[in-house]
Amino acid sequence: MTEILYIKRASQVITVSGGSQKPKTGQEMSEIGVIENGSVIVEGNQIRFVGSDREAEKYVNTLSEPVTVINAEGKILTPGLIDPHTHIVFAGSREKELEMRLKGAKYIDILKAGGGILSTTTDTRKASEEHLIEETLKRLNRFLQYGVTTIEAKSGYGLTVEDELKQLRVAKKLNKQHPIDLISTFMGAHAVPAEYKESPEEFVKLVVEEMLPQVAQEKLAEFCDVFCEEGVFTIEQSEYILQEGKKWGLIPKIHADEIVQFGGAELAAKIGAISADHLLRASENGIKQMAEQGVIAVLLPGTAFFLMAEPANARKMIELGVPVALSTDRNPGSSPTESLPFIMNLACLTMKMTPEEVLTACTINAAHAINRASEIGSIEVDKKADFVLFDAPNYQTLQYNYAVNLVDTVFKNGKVVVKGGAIVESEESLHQYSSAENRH
Ligand code: IZC
Ligand code: ZN
Repeated sequence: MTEILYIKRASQVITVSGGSQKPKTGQEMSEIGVIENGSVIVEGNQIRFVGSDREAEKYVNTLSEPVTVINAEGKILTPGLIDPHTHIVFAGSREKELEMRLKGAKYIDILKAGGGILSTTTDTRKASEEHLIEETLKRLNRFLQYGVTTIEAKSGYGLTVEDELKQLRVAKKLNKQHPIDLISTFMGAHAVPAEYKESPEEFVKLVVEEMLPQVAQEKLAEFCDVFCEEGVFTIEQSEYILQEGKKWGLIPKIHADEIVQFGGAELAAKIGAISADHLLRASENGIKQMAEQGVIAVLLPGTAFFLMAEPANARKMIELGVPVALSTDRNPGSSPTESLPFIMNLACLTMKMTPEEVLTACTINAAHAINRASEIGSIEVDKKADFVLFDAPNYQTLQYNYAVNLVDTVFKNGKVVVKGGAIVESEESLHQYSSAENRH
């Protein structure tokens, strides 16, 4: 008999409904479907009912199955948070770069001197799959404790055929053993590795002719991404790689206009990318073209904060009709955090997004950015039962109290995976989510 879960008497249920067909833009981003004194009923891993406490009581009375009740009084229920841009699978760390940057070194110069992404590449190449799994599991657990139930995960620290495949295989295994869903992106064009420094075109050839076919044949990724930036990959190289990726069925994404204005936003519109990410220096024309083509802007205010840079112009993007999503950009160089709630604070405080826009950006619009909006991103009947119960009386408090973790309970596929802020290591969840040899 299917189990029924009844989450009742939340002070607010934030449904973020009405955006499953297409991402929310402009004023729609402020419509987050608040139900005061609301309840949600789940059957198995799917939402069966969303509404007021009174209607929920009536509905429950018609059911014959056993019901598990969770009392959400004084708390708010939101969709599980979604992070559509991470580089979570890696080994090693880069804390030395902070001091270098504090003394005036620039992120991109550290990379050009063979550090940055390339230093993480050295560590990741040396690491075994088991070591990568162990290190990444810790980060996934922290994400879960911050209310994140789905993430996108990029490769790009291997930069050889075998090491790119290794990173993507690790993400695939973690997707099976951890409650968080990992959606993979192939990003072989993350940096030109040292051995191709003098012949970057040869590396582009390797990405297109050897990496892409193997990634596609092994079904290791759904998206293809490129670090399109001065001194990394040119507009022409980026377009070529993303177009070739499309031929293998990989949906294009792009790291665009992060450090200088480079034409990445325009390229995203031209090739029909699902998202363009960063956009700190995007041109107004580029933003307009993204709006026309429905390209989602994935904004990463934590990266701007950590690199001490001006953040993206979110207000302009929303005003011009670009759908905006938010992400941590979790990586060891420019954003070492799993706290999507802190990123939400930063989106308000540094980009002047409203609490409503921020919630839309971390739920339904983020779901669109990873092509999952029909399953997740809102609390609507038939969607997956991924929720967060925050210990806050209303949603504005999530943005008002900053850099604190208000997550009380996390539900993934209808199961409680975080309780009282701590990971639930029940027999059942262990059985369901982890293969014994890797967890112990
Ligand atoms: O490891 O520095 N921006 N890629 C593009 C990154 C940041 C990740 C890193
Ligand atoms: Zn990135």
